[in-house]
Amino acid sequence: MNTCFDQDSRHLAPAHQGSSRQVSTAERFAKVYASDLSQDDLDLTDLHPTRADIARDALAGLVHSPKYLSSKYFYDARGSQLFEAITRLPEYYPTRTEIALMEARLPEIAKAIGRYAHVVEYGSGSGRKTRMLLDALADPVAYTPIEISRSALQASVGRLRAEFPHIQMLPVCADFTRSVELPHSTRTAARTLVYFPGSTIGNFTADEAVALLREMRVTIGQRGVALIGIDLQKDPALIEAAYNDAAGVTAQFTLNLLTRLNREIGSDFDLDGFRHRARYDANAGRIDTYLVSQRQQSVHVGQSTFDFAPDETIHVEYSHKYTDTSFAELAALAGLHVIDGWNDSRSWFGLRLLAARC
Ligand code: AVI
Repeated sequence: MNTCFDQDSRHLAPAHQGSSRQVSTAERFAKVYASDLSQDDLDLTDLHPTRADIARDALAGLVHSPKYLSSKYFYDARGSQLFEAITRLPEYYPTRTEIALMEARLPEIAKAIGRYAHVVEYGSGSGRKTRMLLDALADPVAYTPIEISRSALQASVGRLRAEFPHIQMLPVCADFTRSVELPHSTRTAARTLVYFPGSTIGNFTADEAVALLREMRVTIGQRGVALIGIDLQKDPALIEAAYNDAAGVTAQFTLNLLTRLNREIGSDFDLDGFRHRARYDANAGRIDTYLVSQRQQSVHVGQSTFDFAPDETIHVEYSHKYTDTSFAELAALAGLHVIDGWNDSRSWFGLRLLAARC
């Protein structure tokens, strides 16, 4: 494996899709470990965005031309439930394809990763893919999910701890796009494995994705690797169907963003005044999702009023689809190279193993 000198695992990372859509200057913030979730008095801070954060981001997006809102605000309790429902829809192929790929290739993937890994997952995961990976790896020493929601972290680690008593659980409650100091495992790890499944990387802008990959590079250091799930380019009709399901669950998921804003920052979006629209841009290799105004209308957020023309859009999500080349180029910009890769039998979804370039 072509690797570089090992580095400190402390790292800085950008804020995800901030108000200016630029990668912001990295900032240090408090480390929050949840290394023993059985204690009542956890030394842990819940970093759910505050109302002020949400209001600031929403206002910045709505004054922008064209208007946008950040997809990171999709995932309140209802949004997370709706996303789970999306993963079971007949049209939404990514989740079941990634799971089938893992079922078929995990022994090879585990061999490429090697024994005694400290597994660091970005997000707490729904559990299924995490379980499959931890089961397949040879004697992993520790598992560190990095998750902003304390309740999601507690639920996932509570379950995993019972199933994998031999793996040290070292959860960290934090935003993985920002600076996180990783806890040390009691047993010495042979390498750090960053696990980032689900093609969540596709929801970041290219600049943000590169910044996130750069932070991953620091986290994995000289001997480590990152295993990343990527949705691959394919027949545009299949991709568009996955984001425009017949049952309308994705539309509910998108519109829930407005429900959340109304509840949390007191805006007055009329839910009947906007429709979900998702279009595949084959040149850019991505789905762009919008909320589209159905008429001339005004929306109030605090003291501010935002006017919408009929058919005016709010951009709410990117979902990038990759080729081998486009993903390798993105990784290279972050100083990483693809050392191994696996696709499902139709090459709809891929897993890529990355290591630092020298
Ligand atoms: C979480 N993420 C990878 C999903 C995706 O496919 O981009 C979110 C999603 N949005 C609409 N459907 C699913």
